[in-house]
Amino acid sequence: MRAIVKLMIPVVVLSAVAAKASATLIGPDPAADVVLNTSYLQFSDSPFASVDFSSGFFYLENFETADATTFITTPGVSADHGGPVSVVFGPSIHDSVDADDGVIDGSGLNGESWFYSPGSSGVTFTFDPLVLGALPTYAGLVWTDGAGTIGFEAFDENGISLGTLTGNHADGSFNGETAEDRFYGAINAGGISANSPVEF
Ligand SMILES: [Ca+2]
Ligand SMILES: [Ca+2]
Ligand SMILES: [Ca+2]
Ligand SMILES: [Ca+2]
Repeated sequence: MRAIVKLMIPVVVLSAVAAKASATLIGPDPAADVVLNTSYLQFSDSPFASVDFSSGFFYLENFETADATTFITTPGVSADHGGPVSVVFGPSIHDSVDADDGVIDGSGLNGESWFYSPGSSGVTFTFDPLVLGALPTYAGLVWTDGAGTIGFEAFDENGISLGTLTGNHADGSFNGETAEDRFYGAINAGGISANSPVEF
């Protein structure tokens, strides 16, 4: 029984530089190309933190400046469901990336995040190459709260799936805890048109 089914996504990273030829999926799933099953508490925990994006573009969307008129400040990104938690839900149960509220203290209650319920419907973030100049070749997000099995899927430049990852790291609590937070992402030389987290 799910007390609350929701999906919190406080960071979307997208960037474009030359990527290796075959697609790489990154996440807590043991079947991922790169298994990353540790808590994401700040950007330095990202597998993209050490990549040089200076020849392309790089955006880190943390939703902290989101408001009722500007849900996403990064250009060329749209979502089919949900919105900033303070706008579409209210002042309670925020669950941001830990560092977004200024202090790594095991809580994301004072940060902003993307919210959609029910998470079982998923949220798809789509990238517009005309606005960005190109599709991102690296794209990722951080799941911060919800329940049940978490799924992530990324799509190539033609909208063809690059694969699906799953995770089971929800802690069963909805009070901003951050140890459960995990990164999911994809790298694809031809570009990434969308990525999509969902709860099953
Ligand atoms: Ca945030
Ligand atoms: Ca914090
Ligand atoms: Ca959390
Ligand atoms: Ca939780």
